[in-house]
Amino acid sequence: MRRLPSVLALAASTAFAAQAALAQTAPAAPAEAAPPAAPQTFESPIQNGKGEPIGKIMIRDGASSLVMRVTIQPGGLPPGWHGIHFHAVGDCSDTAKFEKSKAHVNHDQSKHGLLNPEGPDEGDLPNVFANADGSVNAEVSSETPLTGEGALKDGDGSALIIHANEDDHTTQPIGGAGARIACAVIK
Ligand SMILES: [Cu+2]
Repeated sequence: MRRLPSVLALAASTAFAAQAALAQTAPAAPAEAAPPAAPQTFESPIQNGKGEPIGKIMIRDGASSLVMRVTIQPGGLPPGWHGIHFHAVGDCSDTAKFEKSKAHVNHDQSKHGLLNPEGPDEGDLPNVFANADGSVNAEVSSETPLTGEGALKDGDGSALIIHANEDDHTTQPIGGAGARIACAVIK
């Protein structure tokens, strides 16, 4: 699913830019456009398959996309690429398999895969790379909103799932990403 571009936000930012340009020549001009609202933020711990904390996610939700930072401490993950997705239910309590998080967030039955012509689904995200020491510092974006219609924070929440292998962004249903090895509740 793709978010509709926010025409209002665009108009507001254009007006703001015009005003900023005007302000350079006429510094006394009163400001009319309100500054854009600060993005809503959300943090949640990431746990591994033993229920141990290994890092955290930090989400900032903007008008047309969210930005998520994934931080994993040394020893947290096997080195190499890992598929990550937003899954439909905010439940990481079954640590051995994380199956309670259900399938991907996918309200319109899109196919899985950022590179799939019939995708992506709303849970799809770029892979992250774990260093040789198992640590990760990554930032990814998604058009799936944190709050509001079709949001991650819906009635039963959502989960960020980290898989054992990388996502090829094409194969159904999860790009060959394999087992679920870490989970963070988004609720
Ligand atoms: Cu997944």
